Amino acid sequence: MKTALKNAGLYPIYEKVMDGQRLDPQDGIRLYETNQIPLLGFLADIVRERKNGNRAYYIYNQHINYSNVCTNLCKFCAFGKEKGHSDAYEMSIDQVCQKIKERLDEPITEVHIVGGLHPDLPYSYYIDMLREIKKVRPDIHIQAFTCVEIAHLAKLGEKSIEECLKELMDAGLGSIPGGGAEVFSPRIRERLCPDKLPGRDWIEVAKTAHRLGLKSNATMLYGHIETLEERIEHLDALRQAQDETGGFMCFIPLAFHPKNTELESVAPTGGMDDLKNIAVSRLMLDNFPHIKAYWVMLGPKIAQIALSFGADDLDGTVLEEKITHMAGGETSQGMARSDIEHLIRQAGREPVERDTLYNVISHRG
Ligand code: V47
Repeated sequence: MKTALKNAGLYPIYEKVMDGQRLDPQDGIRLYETNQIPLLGFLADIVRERKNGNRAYYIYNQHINYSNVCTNLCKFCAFGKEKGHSDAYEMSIDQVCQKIKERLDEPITEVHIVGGLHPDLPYSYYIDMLREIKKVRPDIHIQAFTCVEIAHLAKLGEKSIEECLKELMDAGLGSIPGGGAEVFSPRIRERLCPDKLPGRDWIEVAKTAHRLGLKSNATMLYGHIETLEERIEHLDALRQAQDETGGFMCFIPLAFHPKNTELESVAPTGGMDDLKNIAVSRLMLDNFPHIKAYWVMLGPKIAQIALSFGADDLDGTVLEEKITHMAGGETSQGMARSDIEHLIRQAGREPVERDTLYNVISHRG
């Protein structure tokens, strides 16, 4: 292995990994540039093992997308629709609660709620939604509203980010999902989502949440027009923010799905790039406890292999996913617990059911 690492020019990175030293941006580029994928897996697996042993996590969760009406209309998104579009929808709070009531007999521990930036749902809609969900299922952890939505809600309610977050927490918000980060590079945002919250503001919302005691996740949407340098800058910005607050739980590289988007001419990501993003993020984000291989976007087979490339989490049952499926995703809408556990066991790991905050619910080794 050492000879192979030397031949691939990765030996200095191996030495840093073994010493627990931080990799620098040039190391990150070098890792992305190599096509010696088994070596990348070998390196990332050292860090995964050190941090998470033989455990691979999943959660029994339910996704609800309350509305796809969105004023941002990002070029990479097939989910968001202009108000009045024939495919636009919005759910009443009763309808959101109905989705939860329908599954009260299942051992769901988390509801994951995101939507578009709706131009005229009032601030009270979001607060009341959280309150009503808690009435229906008091024990459920609500992971809701990306940093982009939170900035939108704060504006709607004419509040500071901090005030808005405090009110959401008071109403039942448990943590914040990692969406809306895309790629922080102003060049990318200018080209693909000029109306979206700038990257530095996304980070500020996350850091404010962390200071209030809310944990959150982070994502990166890869496989469109971003350069390797822009990917590494994105990871570096997250790593710096995590050094300051320690509030991120996991990082999720999101594989771009081009169908039905304005970037339809871009080829879908390949398995090589999918695994590289898992491995490079595991190696660069040395202060993130977890790396998630989101099976909905990667497909179960690549997600399973990702467990040997730095990932220690497969997300969960999901039950009903819209964002990827509207962009041509071909995976199923949800996955049974037994199937997730089978994927994990076949990968030689011990399935661990976790709650949102990575407390162990059951170790099913
Ligand atoms: O922010 C939009 C991305 C995100 C496409 O926090 C697309 O645990 C691929 O963030 N192809 C929402 N991706 C999903 C998300 C997420 C999912 C699962 C778990 C967690 C977590 C977070 O989906 C958006 C955007 O970056 N997205 N369009 C597309 N065509």
